[in-house]
Amino acid sequence: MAQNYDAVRKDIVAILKKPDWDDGSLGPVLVRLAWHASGTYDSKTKTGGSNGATMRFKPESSDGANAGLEHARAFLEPIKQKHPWISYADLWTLAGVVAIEAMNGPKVPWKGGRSDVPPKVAQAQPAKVIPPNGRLPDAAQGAQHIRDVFYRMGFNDQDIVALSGAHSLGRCHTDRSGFSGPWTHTPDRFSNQYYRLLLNVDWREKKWDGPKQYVDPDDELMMLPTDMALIWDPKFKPYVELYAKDKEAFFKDFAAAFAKMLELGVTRQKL
Ligand code: ZEM
Repeated sequence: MAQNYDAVRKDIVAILKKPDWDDGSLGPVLVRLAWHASGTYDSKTKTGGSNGATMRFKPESSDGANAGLEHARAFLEPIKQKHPWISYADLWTLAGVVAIEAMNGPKVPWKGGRSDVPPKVAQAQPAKVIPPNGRLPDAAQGAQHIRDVFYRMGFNDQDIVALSGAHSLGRCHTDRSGFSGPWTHTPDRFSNQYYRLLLNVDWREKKWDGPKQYVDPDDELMMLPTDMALIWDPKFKPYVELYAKDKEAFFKDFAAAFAKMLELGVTRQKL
């Protein structure tokens, strides 16, 4: 069948609006799926990354970091059924790109051609084809940890700050990560609000029994410890200041870094 990615894009746009889901859009959780599918990449061993769509299999599917993404995958399943020629790896990454654009974000360059690890191969050689748990960042940690994780993928400090701007979208869920609340006032819109809030709000530790997180004085918005690290670290902070005042620079740098992330480890031969 002809590989009509535009038809798939249209079908993704059509499912985004969902009044009974979080803030009314599936966009944020689809962006998180694209990022977690890709963010397992290790440039030294050239393992992990979006190719293969290995999050269908254990142990990746049950990595605590991926809690909640079973919903994102399930929302895309009817689109996979309708367009069986597309790989899950392409569908998950394309959904992130389409969602960002539909939520007023930049156009992120995207190219198809990823293939899926066949279930039989995943079953026979899980350790060889499925990345181990623990490669995605832990929100409870600080600047050193974020650098370890993103440098492993091949990103630098500026990329880290640009990519983190995706937290203009969506929210934390106590039943997934344990954290709670949205980062911005408009969690269904891609914007540079995250950086402006980071710099301008009087963030304080939330008083609760949950994991350490930061909230504004009204306890409506939140920041993770890893988000705060971006203003506490003297090398990250200038980029937060840049993106807070220059939305165009943020959109351009985010699009380039996110496109690069979706390509990590992608070879265009059948797996
Ligand atoms: Zn996130 N992220 N992330 N992130 N993320 C969450 C939600 C979302 C970190 C993290 O621990 C968390 C990037 C980087 C980092 C999105 C996109 C991107 C949540 C809340 C946590 C805890 C999960 C929940 O409870 O549902 C850490 C530590 C990061 C790096 C230091 C990058 C890079 C992203 C994309 C480019 C998005 C869109 C969400 C919102 C998901 C939703 O369901 O609303």
